[in-house]
Amino acid sequence: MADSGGPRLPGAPDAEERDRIVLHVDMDCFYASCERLREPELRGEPVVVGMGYEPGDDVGAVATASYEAREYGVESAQAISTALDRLPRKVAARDDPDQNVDEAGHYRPVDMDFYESVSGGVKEILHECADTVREVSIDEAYLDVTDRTAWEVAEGFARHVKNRIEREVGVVASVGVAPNMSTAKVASDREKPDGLVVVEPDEVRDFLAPLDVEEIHGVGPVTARELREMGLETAGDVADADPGELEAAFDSRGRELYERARGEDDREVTPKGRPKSLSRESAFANPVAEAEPKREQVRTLATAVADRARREGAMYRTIGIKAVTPPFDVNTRARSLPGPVDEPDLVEEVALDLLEEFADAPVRKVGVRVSNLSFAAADQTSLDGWGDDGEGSVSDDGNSAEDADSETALSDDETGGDEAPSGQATLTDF
Ligand code: TTP
Ligand code: MG
Repeated sequence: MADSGGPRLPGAPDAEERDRIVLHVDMDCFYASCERLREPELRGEPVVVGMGYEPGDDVGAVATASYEAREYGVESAQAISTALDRLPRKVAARDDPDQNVDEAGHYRPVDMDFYESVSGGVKEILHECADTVREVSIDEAYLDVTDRTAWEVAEGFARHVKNRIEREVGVVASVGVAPNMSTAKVASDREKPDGLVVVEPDEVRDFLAPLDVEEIHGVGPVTARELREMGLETAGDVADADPGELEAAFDSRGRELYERARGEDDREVTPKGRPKSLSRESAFANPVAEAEPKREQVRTLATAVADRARREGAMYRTIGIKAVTPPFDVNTRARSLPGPVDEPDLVEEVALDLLEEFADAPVRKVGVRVSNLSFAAADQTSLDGWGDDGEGSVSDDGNSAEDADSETALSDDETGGDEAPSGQATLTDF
């Protein structure tokens, strides 16, 4: 890759010539951060999230551990029993005079539905901040923001993305900025947690050179050992090695290792992943018990969400609300329609109806969400279960039984109402 690295004039050279600006965003101890969202008392505490783990049990494996728990040697993929040896359960330590409660942690089982919903909020922000987003996993994405910012102000731009995620979703991301994907990935990992590392085009080689070979993007413990056996300890050593020798040892991967170590990576950030939902929420200064201010807020949010969906070309099949009641109970309710629609009035109507349950409850925050999205045109051929949807079946959104009841009520309303926002008709027209 021929990065010029020198300063550029504001006159903007040819797009082809410009160094790309790539952000890699990776959430810090993601599942644990999600648990802290709904249980704020876990903040600052050691938290372990276990896969195949049941409260009180010692089976399963660690999915992630908060940074406080990592201090005790707890790490991803470890057996829960090992984690418990290093960091006893808080509840048990409280009852055991031989144990120090301060040296114990909180264990929680994985709840993917909840993490997916938090991830959806983060990804929405990312899609708003960049034209091209490549979602890599539940907590990780690359953004090409070349057309949105310039190197001189890239750090401020990245900070803005980071701040929005923290302010609007409540979880913390580490961000790396670099002229290509592999360097941005290394950069986001550099100052975790709460990291922000910017590597400008002319700094790439110097940034990578001192790093341990293990930190080169794509190098695991096995490759790292082999590299060390060849006398290559750092990315700089690999960058200065004979690429032929690397190819002899690692076949075609050898060339890639050589290039990654030099920060040469011309892969384009190609879009993958669409937002799974669109939502808006807003908090009241103090909990509100009266019905009307809450309804008013929900109307505003419903309009904003429906607007956004229309701009994104998204149709939705599920409409939901969120009501946060003191102390921090996040209540979500949703209702699914027979087929995808683009009906702003219906978003408002359903959201207000779902809000009824909280009419007299003190509420700190309300939100409106549309999900089960389908995107017109481009994605039409890839829609799954198309024919089945057309049968007009009402499906449960994975919420409580009450929601399933209200879904049925909605179908009745639809047939009786004169607006008749029939999913069926929309399906056929789509
Ligand atoms: P990571 O981004 O690898 O880890 P993390 O977000 O927990 O921590 P970090 O601050 O180092 O980024 O993975 C994201 C989520 O994926 C993580 O929260 C839990 C899940 N995960 C597993 O379930 N098993 C695993 O072995 C790993 C590594 C992650
Ligand atoms: Mg992460």
